[in-house]
Parts: sequence; C-alpha cells; structure tokens
Amino acid sequence: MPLMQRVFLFAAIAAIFVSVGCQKDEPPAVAPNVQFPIDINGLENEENRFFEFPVVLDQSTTRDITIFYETRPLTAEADVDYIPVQGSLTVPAGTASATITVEIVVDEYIEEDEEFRLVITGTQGAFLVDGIQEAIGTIINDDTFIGVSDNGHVSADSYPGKSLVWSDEFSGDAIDLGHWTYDLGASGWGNQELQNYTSSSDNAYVNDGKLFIVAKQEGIHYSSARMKSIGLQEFQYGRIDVRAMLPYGQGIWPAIWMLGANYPNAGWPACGEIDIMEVIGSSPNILHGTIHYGADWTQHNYVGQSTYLPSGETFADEFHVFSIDWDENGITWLLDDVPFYSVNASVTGSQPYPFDNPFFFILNVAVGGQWPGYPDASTTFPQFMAVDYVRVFQ
Ligand SMILES: [Ca+2]
Ligand SMILES: [Ca+2]
Repeated sequence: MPLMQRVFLFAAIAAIFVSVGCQKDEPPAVAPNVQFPIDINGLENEENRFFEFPVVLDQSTTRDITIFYETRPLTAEADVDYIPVQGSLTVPAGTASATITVEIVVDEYIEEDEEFRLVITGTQGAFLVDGIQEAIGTIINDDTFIGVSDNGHVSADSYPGKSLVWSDEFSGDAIDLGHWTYDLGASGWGNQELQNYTSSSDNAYVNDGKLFIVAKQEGIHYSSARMKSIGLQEFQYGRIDVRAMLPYGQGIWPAIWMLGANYPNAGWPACGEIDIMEVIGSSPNILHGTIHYGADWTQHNYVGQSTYLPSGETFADEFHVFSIDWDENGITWLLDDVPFYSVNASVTGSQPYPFDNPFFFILNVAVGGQWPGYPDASTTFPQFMAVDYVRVFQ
C-alpha cells in the first residue's frame, strides 16, 4: 500500500475509535491496576476489632471490578487470633476504592505481636500490580494476663477421715490478703538470687481461678513475687494439695514450700522447712521434695528425694498436683497422688525435730541462685507459676 493510503487508513481507524467514544460520552473501558496501599498495625483491643484494609484502583472505570481475596496465616492463627475471610468484593463502576474488613479476636491474654496476610487472589476487569497484591495485618499485644489451659492432673475434693480445713481456690478477682502477704526486696535471699520481689500486680495477680506469679526481665534486672501466709494461715499436719503449672528455663527456680511459724523467733533452719515442690528450670521434669532442719544454721542439714516426669514432659506443659501427707509420724511427698518419698519423726537424728509445729506457706519464683545457676541466652521471660489451688485437709 502506498504511503499516503496507509496514513489515510490509520487516520480513518483512529477517527472511528474517537467517534465511538464520543457517542457514548464516557471514558474508554480501561482496566485499572489494583493496589493495597497500606499494611495495618493495630493494638488488640475493642477499638481495633475490625482491621479495614483499603483497596484502591489507580483510576476509576466504566464497569464494575471484582476482586477476590482471602486471609492467610503467618504468626497469627486463623480463628484464634483473627477470623479468616475468603470472598469477593465489587468495586462499582465510577469508583476507585473499596475496603476489605478482617475481624481480629480480642481477648485479655498476653501474646506475641502476630501477623496475618490479606491476599488478592484474582480480579475481574482489573490488573494486579506486579502480579500479586497483599497487605500484612499486625495484631499488637496490649494485654497483661497470661492464658493457660486447665489441663492436667486434678486431686480429690475430699479424703476419707479428713475434712477440708482451709483452701485458696484463687477464684476471686484479687489476691486474698487474709491469706497472703508479700516478701519484698532484692537481698539475694541467702542464695545469691537475682530477683527483686515486689507486691506489684505485674508480678502476682489472680485471674481465671489461678494465682499467677510472674518473673520478668527488666533490663539487666529481674522482678518476681514471693507470697507467704505467715501470721495469716498456719497449719500443723494435714494432707496438703497444691495444683500448679511451673515455669522453666536455665536459672528459673519455682518453689511451693513451708516454714515453721516460729521462724521470726527461732530462725532458720531451726524453725524447719518443708519443700513440697522445688524444680530447677534447666531440668523442668525433675521434682525435688526436701526438708531442712538443724538447731542453728551452722548445723543445717537436709534430706530429700526427687521424682521424674516421663521423658519429653515438663512441669510447664500442664498442671500437676504437689502434695504432702503430714502427721505426727512423719511426712510423705506425692506427685499427682503417687507417693515418692517419706521421712519419719526420727529423720533428724540428734538434731531437734521441728515438724511438729504450725507451718506457713511460701509460693515463689526465684531467678538465679547458687543451686539453679543463672539465666543465660536460652532463658525466656516472662516466666510464670500458675497455682490453681492450695488445700489443707485434716
Ligand atoms: Ca491477647
Ligand atoms: Ca482455682
């Protein structure tokens, strides 16, 4: 075709296109690009229950656009941390934006900051920039309570020939100060321990029917709590059951124990010490039951025994019941109702036998010390002991 004819044909085709457009009096049906312009970071609270992800077209168009999308988990878990969605969205002709809403799960339990993806899986009438579009939703923790499952061993509500004389079920919404008071401070507690014991609700609180004692790292320091029933709840003899879930890790040292109520006058170890439960966090499947005694600290002596959970289990996995059965003849230690150690009233030999007097409870989580050693890079914080109940039957 001669050059002039080609130019004429091109001009004619162009004219047809222009005239068609003008006749309809609307822009040509372009296919816009679809974009997620932002990720969303939101605190996990009621005000942010709905994460609203804007979807924008780089231009409006004359026909409806359909966008197909779905959520996909990253560290956030579907149905646990957010309500998964999968669906389609119409962006009506003449508009250039829309919103996809994802509901997050709001609770009161501390969690890591967690992420999910919102992915555009396909479109009709539009293009995806770079072939894919996704936005990240980050759910930012704003909670302080620790959530635990109630799983684990449960002890009997009653025993033949005995009745419940006292218990704390931790079923209220605060620590019962008629039952417990606090040891405070960072003296090392005779064992070169690192923690500062506080009365802060950051370190001890009641929630969900449990007492939580929380050891926290605060810069180069550690805080925790040590609850005691001295002067408030003291007992001589009984079947004592304490249901608890324990912390773990190098340098972590939880204990459920008792001292003679004459401790302020008699001193330690003359007052006597009954360790119902001690676990060294670096061996989180080994339970130690021990007594300490001696006329004075220069004659301190102790005897005890350990028992083990099956390989692969730890006391941090679920609740266990730590018990003693204590009467005038001696003390028997039990784990989940199974006896693993006993002493009788001649156990102290030539030393005084102090275990025939009232004793008070101590519940604590120590950080560091001569026995457990010290936290290292493998130790994670916070660490907590959750106590479901303390019961005394006589
Ligand atoms: Ca939460
Ligand atoms: Ca409870």
